[in-house]
Amino acid sequence: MKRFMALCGALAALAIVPGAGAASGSLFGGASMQGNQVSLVSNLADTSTANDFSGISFTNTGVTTFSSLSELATKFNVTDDGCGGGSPRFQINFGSKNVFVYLGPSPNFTGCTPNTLLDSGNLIGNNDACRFDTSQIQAGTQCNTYAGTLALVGSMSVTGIQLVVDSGWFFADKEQTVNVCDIRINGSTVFPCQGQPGQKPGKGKGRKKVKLCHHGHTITVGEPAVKAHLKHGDTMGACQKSQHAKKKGHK
Ligand SMILES: [Ca+2]
Ligand SMILES: [Ca+2]
Repeated sequence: MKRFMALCGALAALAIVPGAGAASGSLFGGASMQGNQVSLVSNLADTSTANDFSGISFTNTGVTTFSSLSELATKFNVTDDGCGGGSPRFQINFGSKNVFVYLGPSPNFTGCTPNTLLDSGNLIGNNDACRFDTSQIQAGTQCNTYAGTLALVGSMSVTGIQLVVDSGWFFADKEQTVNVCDIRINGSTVFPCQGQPGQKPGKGKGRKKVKLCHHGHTITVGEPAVKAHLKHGDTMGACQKSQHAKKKGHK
């Protein structure tokens, strides 16, 4: 019992450490990086079985029980097809059982606009009809809401979270591709849309840094941010003496 208490104490301490580390994601199935986005493919039109489904598995999310999951969101682009047939979706694991959280328009999750990067918004707290599918859980239903899911599994331990695409069968060309980025889980952004192409998830390493003069301060920013800074009047390189004088006029 003592050991159990100590373990609980350690877990509780872990859960409340602020900035304990960002979540990260690893790719599986036919998933691949395309620039800053993860391309999730379900291709049943070719001979490979490795790309029949795709996904990202998230680790170090800080999520303990389902009720501790406060943010779950992604940007997604269904390329040439749409959403439907059960994906794209998040999967929240409770041991061998899952709760599914569908992306796209409720209640059928078909009819996503192709070739458009959409933002799911935070799905936690979302009470759209059938957004949550708890049918694998005892007393669950295919058509649930966040509130209903919270009542059912709020105190249960989350053992994993994935973002999955596996509905190639649903489309005329037997192929579904969904590109995703800016996946937000409890304050972490995994695979940021604006990251350096090929950047490893959850890490800033390898990103080229650029010096700019920003309102009289010399700042260092990642290369992808340079364009936006130049637009609001920053200049390339460290500030010159004459530029430092401007500092006073800036709030
Ligand atoms: Ca295939
Ligand atoms: Ca297709």
